[in-house]
Amino acid sequence: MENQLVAHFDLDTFFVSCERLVDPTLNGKAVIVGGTRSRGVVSTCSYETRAFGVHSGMPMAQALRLCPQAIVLKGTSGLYGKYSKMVTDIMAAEAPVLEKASIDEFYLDVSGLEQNFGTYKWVCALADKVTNETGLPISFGLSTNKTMAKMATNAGKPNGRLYIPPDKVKAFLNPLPVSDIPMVGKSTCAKLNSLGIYKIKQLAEMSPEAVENIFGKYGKSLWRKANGVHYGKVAPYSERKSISVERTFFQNTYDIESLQTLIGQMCEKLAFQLRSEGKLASCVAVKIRYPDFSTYSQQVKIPVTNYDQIFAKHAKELLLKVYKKNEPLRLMGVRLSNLVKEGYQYDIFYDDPKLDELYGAIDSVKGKFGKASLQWLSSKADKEAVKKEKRFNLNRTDVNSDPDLIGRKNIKGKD
Ligand code: TTP
Ligand code: MG
Ligand code: MG
Repeated sequence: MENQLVAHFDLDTFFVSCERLVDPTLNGKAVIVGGTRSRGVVSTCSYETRAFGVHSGMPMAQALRLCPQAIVLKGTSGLYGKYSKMVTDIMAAEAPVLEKASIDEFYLDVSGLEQNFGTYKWVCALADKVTNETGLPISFGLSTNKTMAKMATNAGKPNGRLYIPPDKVKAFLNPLPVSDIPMVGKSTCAKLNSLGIYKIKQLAEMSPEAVENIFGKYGKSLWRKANGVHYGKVAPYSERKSISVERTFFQNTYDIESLQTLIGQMCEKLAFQLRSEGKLASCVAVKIRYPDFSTYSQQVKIPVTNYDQIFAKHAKELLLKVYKKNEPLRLMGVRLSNLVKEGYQYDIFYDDPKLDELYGAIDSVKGKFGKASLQWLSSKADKEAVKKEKRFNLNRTDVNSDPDLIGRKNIKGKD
């Protein structure tokens, strides 16, 4: 850890920059990407709009009061994922150790590069490559650990290229407000401010025990970060993350109604798992196996979501497409993949606060009373199908025994 050097990259106004590549007349203008319905929120906005105080997460109505001339775009499904992948591929081809932290954000462990190259130059060349090859503006921070590198990126945005060497860490941190520490949210900030602590210097000069007394376990790492210390490692990047579930039937079945109900329940289970991990998925796949072991699968790309019913709708459609033989099935499974962390894109494509509230309520009941406590029973047919499903005598396959299973692991697995 002693001589660790981490680079953090983050694309500037990512969704807006993608929209500007499609429509260059948006360049230089106040642009907002976000939900356009009455309770829509800003996903992101151009720096021309930020000058009026508009920011991500702000209600759209408020944003438009602050900047009425802004051009509002609903967002383009598929566009951001495509550019995110292009940038990821460029980074992955060059970087020694790469972590993709969100749709537009990357950490690179560049320790050791300095023996051979000027690391700063190397990181600049990588930023140039991203912009030259994709047209997207990007900022980076280079410093002693992940938190410091991210703070350097944030401080330099847009088009920032900030290197903070070990002997400049304190001087960089001290004058900044405590809210600039990435782990400090609204409530931590309010608590610190209520104690008269506004600047990072003040927090850094407290005793670690005092900070721990106020914030519990979290206090220790907060105090460390205020002092420029963070032990988090750059976790190697892996695109192929997925979660899946499947069943092998004791008694082969061809009752399509019951299969549809079951696949809906599988989606429910996976979506609950996704939400509890704070993730979203944008690919649904269904696999079936006939008694002769012939196996078929179909998948579809969808806008990112973690809503049961959307996965279920696509899974049911896929099942109808893939289930052709009119023969009983031996196995059926669903996989959700292309997982991303929550807080991205979500607002625009499924801009439905009522559904968010509904799923929040469902998850809190499931959390209290167990995952099986609530199930979607949308129709009489579904209810009856659930009853029938109980008679199936279903059994979960031992996933390790089957080399060609979707996802290869149950529920929590990562490919
Ligand atoms: P950010 O990197 O946080 O923001 P940004 O790239 O738009 O702007 P900058 O980095 O220059 O400050 O987020 C990346 C994308 O994620 C953003 O373009 C839109 C999306 N996003 C949301 O949909 N909702 C949110 O609340 C946030 C913060 C981002
Ligand atoms: Mg960004
Ligand atoms: Mg980002």
